[in-house]
Amino acid sequence: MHPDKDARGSAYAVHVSPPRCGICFHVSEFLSISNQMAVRRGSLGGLNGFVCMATYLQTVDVGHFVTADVHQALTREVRRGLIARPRSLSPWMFYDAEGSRLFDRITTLPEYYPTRTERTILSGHADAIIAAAHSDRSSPLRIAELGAGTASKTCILLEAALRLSDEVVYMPVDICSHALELARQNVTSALPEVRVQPIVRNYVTHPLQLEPFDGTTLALYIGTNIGNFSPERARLILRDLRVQLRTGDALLLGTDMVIDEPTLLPAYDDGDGVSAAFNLNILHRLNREPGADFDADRFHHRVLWNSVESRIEMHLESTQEQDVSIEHADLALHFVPHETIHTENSYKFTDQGIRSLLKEVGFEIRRAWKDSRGWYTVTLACFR
Ligand code: AVI
Repeated sequence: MHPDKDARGSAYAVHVSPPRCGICFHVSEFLSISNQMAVRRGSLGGLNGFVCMATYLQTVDVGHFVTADVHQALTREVRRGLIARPRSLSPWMFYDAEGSRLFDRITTLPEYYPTRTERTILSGHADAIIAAAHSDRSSPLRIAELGAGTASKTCILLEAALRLSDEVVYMPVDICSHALELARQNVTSALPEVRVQPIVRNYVTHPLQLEPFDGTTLALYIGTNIGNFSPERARLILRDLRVQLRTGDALLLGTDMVIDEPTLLPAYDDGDGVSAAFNLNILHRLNREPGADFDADRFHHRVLWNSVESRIEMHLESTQEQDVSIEHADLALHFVPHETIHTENSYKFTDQGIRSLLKEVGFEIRRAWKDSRGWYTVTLACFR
């Protein structure tokens, strides 16, 4: 691994060669390693967090380093979560290579509306969004995206940015260097005029530190990634981001809304069983990595809407009395029938909830866009 430069000479925070997604930390993996609360996805195209791995990458073989640490993180997390009552596992554990592949499938399912709905909003309003964030075409525009993944939806906004600004810099921030490399390739091949400056970073444990910029910065936090964090953690992430922005800069936040339960539930429990396979993959991962002997056929994917907390919860429910051992965590577990493991929360928002969240962290809403059904909101906020 070596510090590298992109095709236009912009410094990469880190370049890992060869890039492999399997060696990238997940936000949450790092959080777990840091003994902090964990969450999130980190594969190609979704919710990612960031680890500033630069210090490690310069001195350590990243493949072995990360593999060893992820292994430790898994072991620690199963000990923490599976001994506790109720049992739980952190959602970062979903995103090994197979989990990332399954998540990418989820985003294309007819029942899983958030990805498609956000894309429709961005496509329909890209020019208005950019114009509301950046009114002076002669001044440069920097778009910094938290959890950029492969930046699959971001090109919609970058195209509009090029129409409305003479100079556009795109700074995708992600924990996954492989996803960032794909993001850089996607953007530079489709929009060579955009200067891409990828940053490998865990924005949760290591808040983004933006270099001074002579122009406007638009921070993107889309993909309803904020919904996989507790309200307390969500506030911390947004507050850390806000202190990096200056007067005139803006934040674009994508949030999935509270809607009727009969629509919400199938988005997390589809007819083809992809969401179930995604949830159950956590058990397969524990079998593959820390040497567990889960029989995944003896667990059911359970989804519920928690109206008090405004969140979808995913659980794995034991269908029978059973014993499971996890060799490398030195654990012997006994499950009674119907006992559950809580694997994910996905918070849904109301207009009032978005307003208070943004207000509490020092932003003021400038404009918001919704789809025609009001299932998803993209909010542009600036300083109060
Ligand atoms: C990544 N995140 C926004 C997804 C969500 O909707 O909470 C993760 C997911 N879990 C199950 N399906 C999708």
